[in-house]
Amino acid sequence: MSAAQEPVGAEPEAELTDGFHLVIDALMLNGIKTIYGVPGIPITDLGRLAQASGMRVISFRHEQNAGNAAAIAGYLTKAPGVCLTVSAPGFLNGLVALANATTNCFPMILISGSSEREIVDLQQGDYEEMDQLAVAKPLCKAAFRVLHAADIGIGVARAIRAAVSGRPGGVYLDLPGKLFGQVMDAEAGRRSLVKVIDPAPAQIPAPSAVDRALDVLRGAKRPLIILGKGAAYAQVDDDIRALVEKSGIPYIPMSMAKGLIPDTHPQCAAAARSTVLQDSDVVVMIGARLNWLLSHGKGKQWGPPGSKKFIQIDIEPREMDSNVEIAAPLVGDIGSCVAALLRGMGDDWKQPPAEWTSAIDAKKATNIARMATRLGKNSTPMDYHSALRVLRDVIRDRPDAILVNEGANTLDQARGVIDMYQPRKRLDVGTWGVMGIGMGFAIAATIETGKPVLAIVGDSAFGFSGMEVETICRYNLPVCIVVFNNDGIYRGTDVNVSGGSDPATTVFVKGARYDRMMESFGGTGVNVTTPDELKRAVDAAMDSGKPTLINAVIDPAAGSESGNIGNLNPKSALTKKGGA
Ligand code: ADP
Ligand code: TPW
Ligand code: MG
Repeated sequence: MSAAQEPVGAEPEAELTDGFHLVIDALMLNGIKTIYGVPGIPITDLGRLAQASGMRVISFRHEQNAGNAAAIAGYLTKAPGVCLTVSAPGFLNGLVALANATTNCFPMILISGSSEREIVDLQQGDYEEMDQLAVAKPLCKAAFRVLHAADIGIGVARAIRAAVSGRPGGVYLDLPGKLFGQVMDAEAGRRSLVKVIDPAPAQIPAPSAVDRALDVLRGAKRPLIILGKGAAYAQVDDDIRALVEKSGIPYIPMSMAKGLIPDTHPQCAAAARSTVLQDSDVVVMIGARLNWLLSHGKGKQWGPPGSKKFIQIDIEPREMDSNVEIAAPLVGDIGSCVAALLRGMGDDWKQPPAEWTSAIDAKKATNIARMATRLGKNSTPMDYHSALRVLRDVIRDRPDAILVNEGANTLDQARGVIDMYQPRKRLDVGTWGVMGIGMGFAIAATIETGKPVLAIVGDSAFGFSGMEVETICRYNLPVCIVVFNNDGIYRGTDVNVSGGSDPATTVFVKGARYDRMMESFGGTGVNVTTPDELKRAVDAAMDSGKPTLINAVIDPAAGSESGNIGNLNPKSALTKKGGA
């Protein structure tokens, strides 16, 4: 009704908004375009209205997978990925992913609806009652609750800033059901929203810290650079490559930093990893932590005690000296730190001694030749290497595809065999070595980048998120899943030592056909038993962009217990003596 048509004397009706719309408007104002989640009370309408407002809302079959999708969206874009869940059980399902995101330094916001404060706080037994804020707090970087519609703008702004500034991580945002229905004046609502300015401010390293790092580096005879997923996250790919090339220092990429510089780069020392870890005298850590994945920076793997000096670039000051002494801590964002090092190196930087680099090249040549022999075999049934040779070539031919990888042997062998050529193309089990990231990562990777995904997953790993093949079909995503089916966890050959009729704890139904799961939702399923069949099936999937699951039959006896980290697996001394 126009003003001219209004009855004489009537007040014009004030335009109103409510909690639902304010949450959506706050997210959209801050450039968040996608929500990953599972609907239900009290957030069903939030998903619907978000979709109606032009956001992309990807509905999953389980919150953990939606949460993993949000986490990897954060890693790929440097903006927080958002996961939306219902209260108590839905929240708890999402919390695993939030904790994993925090552990991996991925920015993510878990938004969960919750039941009414009055009832929760008196523990009177509300529908899906839980004090979610208290539960989330120890498992993430920050946790907030919003009680008034007028505070939604601030709440969302705080969540975004907490997720992406400094060391990125997971943030929990608790939104009680009543909040969504709260009504307020639309103009006041608009004014209450906050657009976060400069959410991840540059953190410039102190000039004295830069000088100290360069002094240590100048004194090195056998320097090494280790690139971690923090370096990939930073998206300063050209500067990192310039630093590596100008310095002439050999480098190794941690798993998810593979491809930040192509793995085929002459300075890549991944094929001589043990040698460079052991024999280097100065190690420059760039966005990588000295945690279990690097045996804490000490022990046999690192050569004699006291033989190393570490330079570490990290945005988190408390990371320094976490495991060993850091001779030159360089605290700041990687972009600023790398740029400062490049400036400080000047134009007459001395390359590392040829003795060091040629020793590494010799070792690389030997190891690459050894690997070529293993990859050359065409064993029947397929072992890991004969299948992975095919997939290595697929990525070589399609370097912009995103590789998702989980499992034990399936992970460790694929990481070693498959070269990556572009930054942030390898997504895997990360710091925790967690199973179940596969389908969530695959879905978000293609949604966020528009690139096709090749997911190489063990049959056990796949089972943790396998139901999301329906999601992949529903959204018709270009995802090709290759299940390395060896009938079990590590191997499919274990027997129950008690002699009882239950199967051993590590084996699954023999000859299972995971490809048929995909077919049941309208996707393409293929069963393959040879490298040639595998190659044809993957090429067809990548060419078509259709959801595809390839059940790759792998020799059940080919794997080893816990893949490459069997040494971390405690074993009972008693079993050897006959005890079960
Ligand atoms: P990897 O597992 O590849 O070794 P980690 O996850 O252990 O890598 O380490 C990543 C590190 O990168 C973390 O310590 C984190 O604080 C740091 N980091 C993440 N983003 C940045 C950034 N933009 N600038 C500086 N450091 C960063
Ligand atoms: C959340 C423990 C590590 S690896 C793995 C499990 C169960 C599966 C290995 O079998 P898969 O690979 O995937 O078939 P392969 O090629 O060796 O046969 N629960 C969680 N995370 C982890 N890491 C585990 C259990 C585990
Ligand atoms: Mg297996």
